[in-house]
Amino acid sequence: MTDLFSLLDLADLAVARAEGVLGDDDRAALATTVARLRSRAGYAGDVVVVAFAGGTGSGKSSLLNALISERVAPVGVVRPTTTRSTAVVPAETDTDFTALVSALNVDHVVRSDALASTVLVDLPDFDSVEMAHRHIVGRVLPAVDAVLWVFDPEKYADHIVHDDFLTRLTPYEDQFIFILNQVDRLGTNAGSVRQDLESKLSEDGYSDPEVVQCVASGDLQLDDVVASIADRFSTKTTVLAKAALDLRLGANTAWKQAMEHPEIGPDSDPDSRALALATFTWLGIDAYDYWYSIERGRDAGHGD
Ligand SMILES: Nc1nc2c(ncn2[C@@H]2O[C@H](COP(=O)(O)OP(=O)(O)O)[C@@H](O)[C@H]2O)c(=O)[nH]1
Ligand SMILES: [Mg+2]
Repeated sequence: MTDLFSLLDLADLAVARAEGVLGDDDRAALATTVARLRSRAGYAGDVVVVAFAGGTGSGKSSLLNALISERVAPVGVVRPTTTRSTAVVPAETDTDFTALVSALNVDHVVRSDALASTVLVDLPDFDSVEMAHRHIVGRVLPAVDAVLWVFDPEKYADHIVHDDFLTRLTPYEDQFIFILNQVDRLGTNAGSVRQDLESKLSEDGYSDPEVVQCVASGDLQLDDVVASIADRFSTKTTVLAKAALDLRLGANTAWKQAMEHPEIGPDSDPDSRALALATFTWLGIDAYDYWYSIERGRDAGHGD
C-alpha cells in the first residue's frame, strides 16, 4: 500500500508529463487539484472539514448552531446570501486554517470546543445565482472533506440540489450524509417523506442512500446526526479517502482529455504522449488501490 505523499509525488509527475499532451487549462486544473491536496495533506490528521449544503431555509444555519450550542450563523435570512460563509474551527488547536479559509471564501471564523477535530462550514445557499453555483462546485466542495446535505419537507425534491449538484457528485457518496430536517412539521408522515427522499437519491445515482431525520430548532432532535457524523466522518479516514478519490478522478479525467485531443501540442511526440497516458493510468490505479485500502479499513472498523 502506498501513502498520500507518494501518490502526490506521482501526481506531480503526471502534471509534468502532461505538458504538450493536455491543453493548458486541463493541465492547470490537474495541477491545482494536486497543489490543493498537498496543502490539505499537511494537516490531514488534525481535523475533518464538514460543510452544510442545501437550499435556502432547509435549516443549515440552525443545524450548525444547534450542533455547537451557540448561535454563530445567521438563521432565517429571507434572501440567499450568495457567497457569505461561516466556519467553526476547534478552539484548542495549533492547526493553521489560513489556506482553508481562503479556499472557502469564509468571511466569519468562530472558535468552539463543542466538536473536537471537526471544522464546520455553513455554505451559501444552493438555490441562488449561477455564479454562486460555479463557486460552490468549483472551489468550495473540492476544498471540504465531507458534506451534510440538509433537506426540508417542502423542497427536498427541488431540482437544483438534485440535478445541478447531487447527480454529478455520486463518486463522493461515502463523503456525504443526507439529512431530512424539520421532521417536527411532518408528524407521522416523517417516515414516508424520508423514504421518498431516499428514492430520489437512488434515482440521482446513490447506491444505498440513508437519510437521517432531524429537528434543528425548537425541540431539538440531533442525536442521530451527531452519531452519524461520529460514525461516518472519522478524521483521518475521511480526509485521506477524499484525497485519494480526487486523485483517482483527476487521473481519469486527464486520461480522457488526452484521448479526446490527440492533436494537442505543436511538437507533441508519440513517446511523451504514451508516457503521459501511462502515468495517468498508473496514478488512477494507485489512487484507487489506496482509496480501497482506506475503505476496507473503515468497513472493518479501523477508522483512525
Ligand atoms: N419547525 C422547524 N423549523 C426549523 C427547523 N430548522 C430550522 N427551522 C427554521 O427554518 C428557517 C430557516 O432556517 P435556517 O437555519 O436559516 O436555514 P438555512 O437557510 O438553510 O440556513 C428558520 O426560521 C428556522 O428557525 C426545524 O427542525 N423545525
Ligand atoms: Mg443559512
